[in-house]
Amino acid sequence: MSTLIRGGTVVNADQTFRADVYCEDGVIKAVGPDLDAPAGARIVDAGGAYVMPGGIDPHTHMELPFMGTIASEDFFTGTAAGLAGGNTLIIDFVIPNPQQSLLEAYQSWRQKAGKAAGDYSFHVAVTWWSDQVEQEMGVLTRDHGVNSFKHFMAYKNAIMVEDDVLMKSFRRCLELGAVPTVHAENGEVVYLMQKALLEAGITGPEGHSLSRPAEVEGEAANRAIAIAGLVGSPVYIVHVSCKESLDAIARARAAGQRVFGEVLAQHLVVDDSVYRSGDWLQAAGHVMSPPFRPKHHQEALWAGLMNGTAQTTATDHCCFCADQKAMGRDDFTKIPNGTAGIEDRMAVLWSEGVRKGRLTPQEFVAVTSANCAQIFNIYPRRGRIAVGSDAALVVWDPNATRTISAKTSHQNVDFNVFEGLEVTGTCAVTVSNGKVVWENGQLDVEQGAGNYIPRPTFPVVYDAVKLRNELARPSPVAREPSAHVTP
Ligand code: URQ
Ligand code: ZN
Ligand code: ZN
Repeated sequence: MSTLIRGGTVVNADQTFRADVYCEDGVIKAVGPDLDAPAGARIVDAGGAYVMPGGIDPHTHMELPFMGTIASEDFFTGTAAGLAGGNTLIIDFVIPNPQQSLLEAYQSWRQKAGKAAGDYSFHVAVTWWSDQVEQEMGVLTRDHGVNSFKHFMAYKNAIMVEDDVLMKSFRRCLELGAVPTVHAENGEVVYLMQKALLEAGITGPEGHSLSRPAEVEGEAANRAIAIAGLVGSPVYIVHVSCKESLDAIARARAAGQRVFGEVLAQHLVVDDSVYRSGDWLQAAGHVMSPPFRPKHHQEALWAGLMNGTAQTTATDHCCFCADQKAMGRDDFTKIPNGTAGIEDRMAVLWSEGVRKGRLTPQEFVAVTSANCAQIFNIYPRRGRIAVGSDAALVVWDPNATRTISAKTSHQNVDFNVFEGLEVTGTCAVTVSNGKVVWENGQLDVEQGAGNYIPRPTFPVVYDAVKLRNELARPSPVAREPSAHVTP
């Protein structure tokens, strides 16, 4: 299959230039002006539009079993909705039950993802610790293209891990050349605040927000960063939602520590007033963790993306319909946590970011695709329009408008936190594996067409602990200045 995208302006994270793009057998074969295409090639007219690397969403949970139910979006409908929005790769999460083999869980998630319409990869969560976990992390990196491991500091009595596991697992990640990532909220404090609120008779969705204030996230982010610093590993903080976490990341990065921050499109535009709407279902539809914050955190998050404190954007796409959210009708701690975003992330980032002068088109490519590809070691296979890169790209119409609504979305969920938001800038065409899968508002996808994208580990170039010990060794006793040195 061959496709020629003609007449567009190519935008990479570091360059913008007029060029045609020719793809064949799922790979970009030529980038340049006035390209010819062989007979039979699909021609896509990109005149007046941008040709950009397909979006990478590093944080999704398709058909996740969670809080007594299963997320309503599956790998087919979720990746298809992503393709409609310009997203050509998801990094989802294998989340083993505590005491479950990581490998067994990985195989189960690989089986579920087999129906995907678009490409996918996996972080694997470390939800418990043993010699077996340590050993299986090695197998996953060596044999299965996993180079990132997730740690939940929240969700006590479920998938939360304590600091000792963070220390051991971060150390193991360093040994393997893998990236540890964390959901940073202090699960012990959340648990106590939940109990206190329920005892005080606060059972509605507003209790969710009250039980996990920004300080609870900032403390955990700071703690994860401190532990990573002691170990010498990098650390990637997912769904950074508040200034407190950004400040912790900025301090660490200023000190030369390798810390990354991810921001959700939802937290950039929605604030905590949604929990005080008086409409239970509306408020419950916004229950996710971390919760939506007071408005001033949004400008901090935008600043974090603009100044490089945060590098990636994501959605944490984890969908629950009204009947599922109603499980917590009498107790907010039972409302399944999660919201949707995979179809709208790119348009929200363009409309609220680029159109409002916060991001340049190149910075848009960086935070929706290229930075993520680099952090998780699949650049320039992904995250760049270049010869040899995968033919996973979008033709972006910077001026087209649409109004976001659950009613017109391709996502398999009856709620959208961006409901009614008019966005300027939409995905006109999506090419996935070299095939046009979205054009003229129509999806042309098939179950199972998505590929698993393995992510290689990074070279292990030093033993941080040994290095740290060497650096910490007391300097030799200061020598007397030798006689010949004149004062
Ligand atoms: O915490 C997460 O990232 C998963 C369980 C999705 N739910 C959520 O509220 N973010
Ligand atoms: Zn999370
Ligand atoms: Zn998540």
